[in-house]
Parts: sequence; structure tokens; C-alpha cells
Amino acid sequence: MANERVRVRGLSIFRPIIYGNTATLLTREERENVPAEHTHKWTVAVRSAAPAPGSDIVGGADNLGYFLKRVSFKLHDTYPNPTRNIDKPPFEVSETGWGEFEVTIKLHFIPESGEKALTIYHHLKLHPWSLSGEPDSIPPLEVAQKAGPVHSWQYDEIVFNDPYQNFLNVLTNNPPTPLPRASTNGRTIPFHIANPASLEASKGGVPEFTTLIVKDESERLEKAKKTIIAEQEKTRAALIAKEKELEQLQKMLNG
Ligand code: SLL
Repeated sequence: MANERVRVRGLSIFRPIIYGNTATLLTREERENVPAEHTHKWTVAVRSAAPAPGSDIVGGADNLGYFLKRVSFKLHDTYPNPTRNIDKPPFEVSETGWGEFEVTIKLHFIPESGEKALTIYHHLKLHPWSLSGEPDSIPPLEVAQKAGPVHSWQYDEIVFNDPYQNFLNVLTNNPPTPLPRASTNGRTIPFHIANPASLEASKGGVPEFTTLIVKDESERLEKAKKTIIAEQEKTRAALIAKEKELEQLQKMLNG
């Protein structure tokens, strides 16, 4: 229908996603079948935020294929065919390796959306850094082994402004599973892996995003934003003062 290509002005609709990775140390047996220097297996993924009941992965309650056509993961150039295009869910890549690096993730939306591709970045995390004795040093193998899988996930909301009517229909026909208010298994996502205790909390279980943690995170971002604005104000004031000083000096020179 013609009016399907009409934009619904003033309306914003969002879909919650998570992106990130889980990493595990390879067992002795697993190491036999991979290049000698590979120490970890990992999965980097884009998923729906809510956990699937009884699942052993982070998030993933909903199939995101209804609005995502392709997710492309650009890995480090040390990998063969570093650009991995995934054209149907699950939108993820599993590999083995030895090092951390930045993964460029490009989200391509279904054509009905009329949206440009969206690029996000994730730093692939393999090591439980917070458990190392000194900053910036990889924790010993035994420590990593005890800590269990490393999880590094980011919650985000993809906002569609003024969506096309037909795309809006697609979205409203596929409502996202709401986040649980509290974790169903006592394990929430350790956002700030600053304290070993939170890392310990993810041991032996799959961490979950909850409405509470999302609220905490948005408050943290809000605070960070305020700090940045305050810093900008300070810099601006200093700049104005300097400009005045310059003007004075020029006047003196000329006068
Ligand atoms: C580092 N900047 O130096 C990073 C690069 C690259 C990791 C890490 C690949 C393995 C392969 C792999 O683990 N690359 O050769 O298949 O730490």
C-alpha cells in the first residue's frame, strides 16, 4: 500500500540489544586442535537483551532477524577472512585466539526500515583483568581458570525516529521480551568488573541484564555527561579569560 512508505512523524520506537563477548580458556585437549599460541575460545554476538529461560548464553530471548538483515563482524587482521557477515540469527562469531582486540560490528537493518547501517565497537575481552595483581598485566592462568568464563557485554537501545509505517508495523508486531526486574538466577551482568566479587558472581552461571542494572547504567551515563558538561564549561571560561588577556596585551602593544 502506498501509505506504508509514509513516515510516522514525531514517533520514536526503540529495541533493546546487547553486544559483547564471552571467553573461556581452552582445555588441554581443545588446545591440541588449534594453533599452538591460541589460549581462548570466544563468542562475540549481538542479541536481544532479555535472557532466554533456561539458556546458557547471555541474553538472546528474542530472534532479532525481524529488524536486522545482516550483522557484520570485522575481526583483527590476524584472522583469516576477518570480515564475517552473518545473515541470520544467531548473529554471532565464535573463534579461538590469543589476544584481545577491537571488533567493529555493523548492523544492517531490513530494507523496509530505510535506515542506514549502524556501526558499534566492542573490545573483545579474554582476561579477567581485575584479578591481576598489577594493573595492565594478564592474570595468571590458575587465577583465570578459577574465575571461569569472562563476560563483557554492553546494553544499548536502538532508537528509530520517524519510522516508516510498514517498518513500525514490523516492530510493533514483534514486541521485545521485557528484562527481568531481578536476575532469575542471582547473577547479574558485572558492568564494572572493578571488584573481583562481581566477577565471582558470574562464575558458573550466565549473567543477566535486569531493569535495575539498566537503570544504574543510565544513571552512571547521566552523571558522566554532567561531568563532561562541567569540564567543558570550565574550559570555555578559561578560554574566554585568555582571550580577554590577549586583547589587553594587544591594546598595550598598540597603545
Ligand atoms: C594484541 N592488538 O597484540 C592485539 C592483537 C590479535 C589477536 C590481538 C588471532 C589468531 C590467529 C588472534 O588471537 N589475534 O592468528 O588466528 O594483543
